[in-house]
Amino acid sequence: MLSISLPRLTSRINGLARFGALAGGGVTRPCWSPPHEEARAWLLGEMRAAGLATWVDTAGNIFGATGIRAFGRDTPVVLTGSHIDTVPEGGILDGALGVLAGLECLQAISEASAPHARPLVVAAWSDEEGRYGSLFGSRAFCGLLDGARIDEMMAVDGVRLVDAMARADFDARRAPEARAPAGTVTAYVELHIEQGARLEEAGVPIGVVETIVGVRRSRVLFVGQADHAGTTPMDRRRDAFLAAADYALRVREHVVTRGSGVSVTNFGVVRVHPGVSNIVPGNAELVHEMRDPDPAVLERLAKECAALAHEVAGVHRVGAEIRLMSATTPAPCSPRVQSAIESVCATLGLPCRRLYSAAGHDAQNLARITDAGMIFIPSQGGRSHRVDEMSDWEAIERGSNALLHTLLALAA
Ligand code: HGY
Ligand code: MN
Ligand code: MN
Repeated sequence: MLSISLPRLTSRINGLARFGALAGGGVTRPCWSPPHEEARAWLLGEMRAAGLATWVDTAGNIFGATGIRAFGRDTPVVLTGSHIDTVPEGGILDGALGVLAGLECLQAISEASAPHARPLVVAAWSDEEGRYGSLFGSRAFCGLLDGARIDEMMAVDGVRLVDAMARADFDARRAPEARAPAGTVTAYVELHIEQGARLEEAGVPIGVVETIVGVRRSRVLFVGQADHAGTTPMDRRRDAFLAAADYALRVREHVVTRGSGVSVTNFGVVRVHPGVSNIVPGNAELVHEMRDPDPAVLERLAKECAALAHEVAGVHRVGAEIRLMSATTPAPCSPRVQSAIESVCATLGLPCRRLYSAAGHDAQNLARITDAGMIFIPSQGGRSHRVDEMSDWEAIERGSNALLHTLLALAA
């Protein structure tokens, strides 16, 4: 039974982890940053050394392929991949596992001359974490990127996408040219850590993803009045931060009690202006994120939270402005790909279970143009988006071998 080389995969995972490595462990490797671009060059070198043809598209997506040198409608491919960009102070497996396990699978298949009728390609999608715009690279590849919005796309710290890409020698305005010709991909399967605790707590080694949540991000701005923090009587203040704090607490309660039961919400970005201790906050800005596997639930919650924002603003005598930043579509995974993964697990003697993904992934864009699915492996303690994110090496090996045989089954 053909299998991957764990030592070679381990060495590549540790190799990639060097780019953006943090002293206490973990990595910070945002897309288009110098460590990310150094990692890009390193990955292209590893792909070539593994005997793959490589190319990079106008959205910065990296490809390594067996059997072809470019996409074309007359040679539909089986595609795998993930991302090499990370969140700030993230772990070494989120994204990296899917890219490097995909590379390992293609190399093992090539070395063994294992038969497959369709070309196999591994991708590293740009800016999956959405520092400048969520799932950017796979959106461009799937023809879902709105070119008219590229000029306004920016990170929360104000860095514009156009400038970040220019520093990495890319022209952001050409990103929509990365759109793949229709029929380019016959199937997509991505290996990823679960980033949650369900598989580990159930003692199940493989997750077969059924559906991937939609992620909705809005900028909520409360506008009050800057005032002297000492001389302004408490009952005369129009404190924008207190309105924001009140909104955050009420929204959490609302999403937990009125959502679907698996709805989640988060306020990971909070900014107060002018932002010094002796001025009553005039402005307070939140990035409000909500997730659910059901688009209708997300729509309903968004409307209810907007009403809540205005109600809270009234109570605190401030103004409220809400602007949608991004909203990804929840995606059902392909039954054909799910069955292929399950039959491979049966052959390999690996117990598996179906589950929904509470994290967003590039696969939800690929699901719009082809049969797409995902394989999950357990995360230690469910930890992810933190420097101590990790999975057992045996789990990594099991997941990679499941990916290898799923690719062969889909490419038969
Ligand atoms: O945020 C997410 O769900 C993913 O890790 N980008
Ligand atoms: Mn992530
Ligand atoms: Mn990821």
